[in-house]
Amino acid sequence: MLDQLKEGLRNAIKKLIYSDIVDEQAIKEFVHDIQRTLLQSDVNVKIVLEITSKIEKEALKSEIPAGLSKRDYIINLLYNELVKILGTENKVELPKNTCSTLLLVGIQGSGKTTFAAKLGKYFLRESYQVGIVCADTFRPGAYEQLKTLCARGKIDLFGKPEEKSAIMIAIEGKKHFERDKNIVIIDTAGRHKEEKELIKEMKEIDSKINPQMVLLVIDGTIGQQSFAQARAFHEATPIGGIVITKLDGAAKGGGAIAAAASTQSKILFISTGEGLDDIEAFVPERFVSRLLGLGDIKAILERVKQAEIEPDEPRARRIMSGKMTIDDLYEQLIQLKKFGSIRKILELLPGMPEIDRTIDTNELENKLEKWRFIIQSMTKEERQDPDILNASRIRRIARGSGVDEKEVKELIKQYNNMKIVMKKTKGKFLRGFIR
Ligand SMILES: Nc1nc2c(ncn2[C@@H]2O[C@H](COP(=O)(O)OP(=O)(O)OP(=O)(O)O)[C@@H](O)[C@H]2O)c(=O)[nH]1
Ligand SMILES: [Mg+2]
Repeated sequence: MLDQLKEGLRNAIKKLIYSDIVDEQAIKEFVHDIQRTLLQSDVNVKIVLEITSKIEKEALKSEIPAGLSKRDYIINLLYNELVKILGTENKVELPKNTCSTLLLVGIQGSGKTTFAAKLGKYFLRESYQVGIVCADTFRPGAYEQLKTLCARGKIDLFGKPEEKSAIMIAIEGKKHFERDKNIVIIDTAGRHKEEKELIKEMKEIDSKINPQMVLLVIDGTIGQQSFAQARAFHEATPIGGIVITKLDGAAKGGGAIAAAASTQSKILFISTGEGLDDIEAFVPERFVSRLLGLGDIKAILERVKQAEIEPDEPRARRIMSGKMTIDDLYEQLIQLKKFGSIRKILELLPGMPEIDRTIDTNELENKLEKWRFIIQSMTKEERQDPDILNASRIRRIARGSGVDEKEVKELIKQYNNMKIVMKKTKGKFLRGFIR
């Protein structure tokens, strides 16, 4: 779905996460990337500038809420702004004790007939009794097309291929299904591109059939042009909803949704393929989460970074069995360094904002840095067998690395503790990390 838009947004996020520091330049670059991606997806320029300038302004403000990293904060801003332009969720809830009629309208080839079957199957899954009426007397083979689709979806169909009047079929079809069904979907002939004409004819059928809901089917590949259709439709019918089809691979799909949403129309469903199951109720939050890949993006990045660290099998085994030397410890500190800053590692871990508050990562980072200096001041012999570290050796190491003797002793204590823990847990908690 919307592959280009998805890739563009995700690349911008990735770049932000990988940047060394989130300064003004990084923020501007991020905003610029987002702009380019949205424009490419045919989102209206005004909307794009509105949301990106908001993100930039907010991101440049120095106070970030406690417990949030700047990166998370900015990604969250983007998420919120995207959700906002897509409007609110509009649930379709139809009663099961009466029969509701849904009328599908839209210009030629927008995907009405295919959508009629998708929607039929959707409601069958929701335990409704569904019937579809073919009221398209215009398109040659319209009945056959719907018959094939309905057979595939096991949906009951009513049609009269010989009848010339669409209104007659619609009225008859409604009557035919009224008793045993609780949803009747009426597929109509495609109107040509003129919006005025479409609206006029829609109103006519609407008044004669008196449906519970009229759904305008819009082809997502037209991008922000969907605005005109959606607005005219919204003004014409108060009981209407919008369906946007062909969002699979449609380069302009993002623009189509944003434009339709900006008319205050209710977008009820989106469709992402020709298959009967390629339909979903439109929920802005879920839609944006999927676009941005929040939820798994952090885990993916973490895995990528871990994969970049070459595992050293004998060393890993030594550490996990509690037989590590100080050399091994030193090597782990170097590997940690490859990850970037400790803060960055913590940010990559899911659920980090909570833990973040309780850890002073600067202090931790300083400590690890000191440990590296301390170990560098040890002789090879001492690193292999730390038990030989007596008071005079400790004094020498402290002087050599510019730290307090206390800190050398602390490192030795920590090292011994680690060994004990490793032996006890068989290295369980470090296993994944080292690998
Ligand atoms: N890729 C893709 N193709 C779709 C989608 N929906 C419909 N199509 C295709 O678009 C073409 C037109 O679909 P129809 O359902 O016949 O459109 P229609 O609005 O009923 O057309 P008319 O009745 O002639 O106005 C068909 O080839 C469908 O297979 C979709 O979500 N994705
Ligand atoms: Mg059709």
